Amino acid sequence: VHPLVTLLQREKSLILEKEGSFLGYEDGIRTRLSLSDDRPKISLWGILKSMIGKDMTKMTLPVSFNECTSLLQRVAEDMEYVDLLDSAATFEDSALRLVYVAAFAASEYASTIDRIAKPFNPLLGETYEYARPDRNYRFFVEQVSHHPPIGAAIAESPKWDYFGESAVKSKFYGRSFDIKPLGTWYLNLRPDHGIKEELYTWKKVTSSVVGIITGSPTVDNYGEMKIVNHTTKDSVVLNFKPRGWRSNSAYEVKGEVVDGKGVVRYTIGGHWNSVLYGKHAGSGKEKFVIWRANPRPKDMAFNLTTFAASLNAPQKKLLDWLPQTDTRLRPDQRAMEEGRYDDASVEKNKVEEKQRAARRKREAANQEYKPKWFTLGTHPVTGEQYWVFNNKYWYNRAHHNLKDVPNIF
Ligand code: CLR
Repeated sequence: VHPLVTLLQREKSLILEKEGSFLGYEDGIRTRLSLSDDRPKISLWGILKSMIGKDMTKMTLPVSFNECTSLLQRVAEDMEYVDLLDSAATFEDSALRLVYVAAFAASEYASTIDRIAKPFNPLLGETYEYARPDRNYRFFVEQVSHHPPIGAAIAESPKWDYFGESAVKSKFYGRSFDIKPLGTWYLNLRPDHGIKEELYTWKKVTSSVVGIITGSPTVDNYGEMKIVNHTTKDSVVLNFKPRGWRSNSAYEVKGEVVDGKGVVRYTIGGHWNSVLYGKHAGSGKEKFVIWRANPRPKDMAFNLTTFAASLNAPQKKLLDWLPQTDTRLRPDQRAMEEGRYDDASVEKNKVEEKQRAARRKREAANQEYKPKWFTLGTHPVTGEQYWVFNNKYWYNRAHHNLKDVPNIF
């Protein structure tokens, strides 16, 4: 963990501590599932071919197509390489900070490889928290809308806050299954040099399952990702190349970091599944490694990464602190993780029916649904609508004051 140097950093550090963010996380992290993966091997095309033109929310698939994570936890997977943000904050040169912020934005795609499975669709009001005392950050996400499905998330650490909306538009085209993220992601960075907090924004690229018809499905991520430092006007467009039909450009990503005066300062290149390099523009300098993907464990159930395996762990001490809306307490997902697939299917129907009943009740009473931990606001810099954290979750949690959340499972 990088040492704190500025007032802003120490202020945030104090908040994390004062609000007891790490209470319950004393048991350490789980790095494996006990399960060995014995899901039935079914042809994806066999079941999907009747669903061309549909989006993911309209597909009813057997639970064996699921993995034992939820979409809320998939957002939390963005946290695997947050050390890049801590590093970004240490550089005096804003262009170099952007190199590391860009690498962070690209790093989340490494975990998508070999994960051809549907994460559980979060229930309305479902929440998920994940804090790491060893890395000094906390993460929180709430499902704020069901139709369309939207998750609002915020991660906080002394040197940065990362927040945004997880919402996707998906469509099955036959050849490919495309998932297009819609929301903007925000990063407030508190650099070691200078007192100003900087704002960065970007949008995620399209994820796509290709090779469905040929029987060798794989996840590709492609498109342009423009990352802007609104404070200094530095920017970079990362170009994620589509795999191509001979896979010759698989995983390739590259971009140029341009400063506020329009001068190219660094180039970034490499592969989003393995390693990214940076190079100082113009000079004969050597390229340097910005980021390397963590090794993928062999024979992990659902092909989860080591990081992903930690997400749904029902750590004993933690259970005392969680609200009843936390994903870790969701019975269908728990069954899935323990390899009880039939139970998972039964429990999934139950919680979904409960969700429908709650909606009917709201409709009958003419009540509008209001998320508990986020409200919609207008961002002062981008002018876009975004989800503002009401800052009450961790404080209430520390005071064991999370009893009045709905019973959704
Ligand atoms: C990609 C990174 C984004 C968040 C995000 C949202 C939706 C995820 C996607 C990521 C990865 C691919 C994904 C998708 C939902 C469904 C899709 C998991 C994590 C899978 C591969 C589709 C499986 C198809 C079934 C028919 C089996 O920040």
